[in-house]
Amino acid sequence: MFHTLRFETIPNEPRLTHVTMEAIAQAQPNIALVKYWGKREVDRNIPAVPSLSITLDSLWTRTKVAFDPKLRADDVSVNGRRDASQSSRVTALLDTCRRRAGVGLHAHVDSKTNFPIGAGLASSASGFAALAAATVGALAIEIDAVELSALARRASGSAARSVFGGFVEMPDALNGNVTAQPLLSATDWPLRVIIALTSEQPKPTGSSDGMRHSAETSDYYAAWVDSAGRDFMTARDAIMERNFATLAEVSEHSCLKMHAVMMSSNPPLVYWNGATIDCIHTIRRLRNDGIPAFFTVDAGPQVKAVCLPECADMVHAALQKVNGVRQLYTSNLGPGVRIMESMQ
Ligand code: 2P0
Repeated sequence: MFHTLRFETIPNEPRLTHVTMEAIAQAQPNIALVKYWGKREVDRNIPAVPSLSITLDSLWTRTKVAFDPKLRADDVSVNGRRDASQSSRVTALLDTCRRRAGVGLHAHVDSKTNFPIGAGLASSASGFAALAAATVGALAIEIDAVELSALARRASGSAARSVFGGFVEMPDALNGNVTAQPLLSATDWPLRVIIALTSEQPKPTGSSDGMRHSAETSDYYAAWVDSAGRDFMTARDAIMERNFATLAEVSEHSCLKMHAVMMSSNPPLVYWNGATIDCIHTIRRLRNDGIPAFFTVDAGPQVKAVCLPECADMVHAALQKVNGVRQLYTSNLGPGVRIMESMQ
């Protein structure tokens, strides 16, 4: 949980030039087993469907937010490069926090990742969760984890889930608000995730644009939204019962239904390449042979295999043989967002 982020006083503005208003936070990407694709409300970024995810531990984003009276605009860099692509979302999140803290300063936002960004590896989930935590830390805003999750969600729906570790659920809108919450800890069911990187290219269509396009043009969109609640409950029960076979079935089904919606959009959104489909078949073959492993694929060509830890070496070896797999990452399930002492 996020209880460590409590501060005694909020400095008042005249003193701000004399205090250090900066904080560093780390968050990990999460992989949805029941997918989020589509928005009920675009303005407040309310998802149209409930989702359920696992938070990773070996991939991370670290973000430093430092408010600076000398700045005339927010200054955002990602992996050492100035980045304007996400600046409106970053500034919107900073504005929400500035209003709450009564602060008018701009900030340096310096973010780094240990994995490729914008390629379907959930970098916006870890990125906006880390940004939200570092911003409230820098401004000494008192906030609990659920509120932090709602703040992150406004910037990026999947970021709400990276606030928490282990198995995380984001149920349907309750009183018009949506936040994620922890379902089961990482140690309560220690699954392993092996990620097959099949391309390092940024995805051609970002998730928000893709979701809008699917809602407007896919004949399957309404059916997708209708069936999501059932998949969510099935996956939730399977996790609580540690029922791997049921979790495997419902997760693959949710993934393929989401891609069916993407592919039935007009013009179609096809995020896969040849290696993506070869990895999917490889993992399906393993499961047919009795190996507890299943696949999931997000808005990109990378394939994530989820398995029991004792099978991880076998799954890794099988994916390594697939033509077009450029790199494999292995991860346990990990913790939620946290404040760090340094970027190192
Ligand atoms: C998910 N994705 O559940 C699904 C699967 C992509 C495919 O959540 O528009 O980048 O910023 O709220 O956070 C992508 O979500 O979308 C996503 P926005 P975001 O993980």
